[in-house]
Amino acid sequence: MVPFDWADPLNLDDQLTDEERMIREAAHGFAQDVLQPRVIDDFRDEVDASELFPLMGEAGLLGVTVPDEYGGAGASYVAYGLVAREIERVDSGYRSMASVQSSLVMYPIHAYGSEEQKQKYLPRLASGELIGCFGLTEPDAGSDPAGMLTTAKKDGDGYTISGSKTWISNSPFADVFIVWAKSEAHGGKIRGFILEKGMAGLSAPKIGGKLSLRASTTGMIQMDEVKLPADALLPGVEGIKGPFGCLNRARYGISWGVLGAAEFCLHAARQYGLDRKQFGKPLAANQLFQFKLANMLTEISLGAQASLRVGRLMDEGRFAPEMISVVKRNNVGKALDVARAARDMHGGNGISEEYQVMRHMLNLETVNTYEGTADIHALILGRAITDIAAF
Ligand code: TGC
Ligand code: FAD
Repeated sequence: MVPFDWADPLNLDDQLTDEERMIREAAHGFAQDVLQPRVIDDFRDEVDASELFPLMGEAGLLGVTVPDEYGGAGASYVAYGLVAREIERVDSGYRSMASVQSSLVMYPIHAYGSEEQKQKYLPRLASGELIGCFGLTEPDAGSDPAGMLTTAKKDGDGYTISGSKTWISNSPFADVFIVWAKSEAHGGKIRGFILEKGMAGLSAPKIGGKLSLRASTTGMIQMDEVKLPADALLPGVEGIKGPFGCLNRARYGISWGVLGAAEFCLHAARQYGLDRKQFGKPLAANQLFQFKLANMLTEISLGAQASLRVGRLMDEGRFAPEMISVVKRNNVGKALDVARAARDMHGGNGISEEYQVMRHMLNLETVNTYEGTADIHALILGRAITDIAAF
C-alpha cells in the first residue's frame, strides 16, 4: 500500500514520462509566475493580452506537438494536454489563446499546408511573433458549420473570398487567419485558406461585453471580396473533415484544460473550508462540505485518467473522434459542476473576484459551448451508438 495523495488521487504523475513531467513543470511555472499575477485585472478589464504570445512562445507552450524542425516542441499529445491543464488552472481564456494557436492554426498548416507554407508560418507562430485565429463559425452556421455561406471564387491564378465569421478567438489582433470557405473552384467543397492581416477587404472587429472568457479577445472576421494569391489555399485537405481534424486536437486539449480550472476550484474550496469557521468549527468539518470535496476529487481524477488514455491513443494514432467527444463533454460538464459547487462553498466571498472561483465558473460556460456544445457531443455519441444521426 502507498499513502493516499489527495492532490494526485490516482497517481497520474507515475504514468507520465520524464519529458512530460518536465514540460508540465515548465508550464506550471510560467502560468503561476506570469499569468496568475495579472489574471484578475485582465478578466475584469477585458484587456487585449496579445503581448502574452511571445512570452508563451519563449516558454515553449505554443505548438507543443509540432516537430522541432518547424519551431515546435515535438512532444506528445499527453504533454500538450498537461500544458493546457496548467494554463487553464489560471484561466480558460489564456488556454483558449494558446490552444487556438497550437491546434487550430499551427496544426492545419502542419497537417494540410505546403512545405512553403510550413516554413513561412510555423516557426513564427511557435515563437509567438505571429498570432493566429481560426474562422469556422458564422452568424448562421454554428453547430452546423457545413451550412457556411463564406465562398471563395476563382480569380485569375488566385481566389476572391467573401463572407463573415463570428465568435472568433484572437481575431481582432491576429496576423494569420485560417478561414474555411466553400470553394467554387473545387466544386463547392469546403477548403481552408490562409489570410493575412492588412489584406484589402479584411477586417476583424472585436465582440465586446462578454460575461465569460473576458481575458481572451473574441471578434468577427469580415471578408469583402478579399483577393488571395493561389498559394493561400491549404492544398492538403478537402471537405468539412479539414476543420474537424483540427477540432479533434483542440477538443482533446480542452478536456485536460478544464481539469486545471476544476483543480483550482477544489483546492480553493478545501482551503476555504479549513480556514473559515461557522458554528464553532471549520466548514470543512461538516459532512456536507466533505461530500462536495469528495465528489470534486472523484470527477477530476476520473476525467484525468480518461484524457490520459485518449492522449496515449492519439500519440499511437489509434483514436476515434468519438473518444474525444466523451472526454470533452464529460470533463467540461464536471468542471462546471465543480466550479459551481466551489462558488457556493465560498459563501458570499464566492462571488468576489478575489476568490477567483466565480471567474472559472463563468469561463466554463463558454468552454461548454465552443468546440461543439455539450449537446452536440452527446448527439455525436448518440449517432455512434445507434447509427442514426439526430442532428
Ligand atoms: P459528418 O457527416 O459527421 O462528417 C462529414 C465528414 O467529416 C468527417 N468527420 C470528421 N473527420 C475528422 N474528425 C472528426 N471529428 C470528424 N467528424 C466528421 C466525416 O468522416 C465525413 O468525412 P467524409 O470523408 O465522409 O466526407 O458531418 P456533419 O456536417 O453532419 O457534422 C455534424 C457534427 C454535429 C458532428 C458537426 O457539425 C460538429 O461537430 N458541429 C460542432 C461545430 C463545432 O465544433 N464548431 C467549433 C468551431 S471552432 C471553435 O469553437 C474554437 S473555440 C477555440 C478556443 O477559443 O479555444
Ligand atoms: P447554435 O448552434 O445556434 O446552438 C444553440 C443551442 O442549440 C445549443 O445549446 C446547441 O447545443 C443547440 N443545438 C444546435 N443544434 C442542435 C440539434 N441539432 N439538436 C439539439 N440541440 C441543438 N468558432 C470558431 O470558428 N473559431 C473560434 O475561435 C471560436 N471561438 C469562440 C470563442 C467564444 C468565446 C465563443 C462563445 C464561441 C467561439 N466559437 C468559435 C464559436 C463556437 O464554436 C460556437 O458558438 C458553437 O459551435 C455553437 O454554435 P452557436 O453559437 O451558433 O450555437
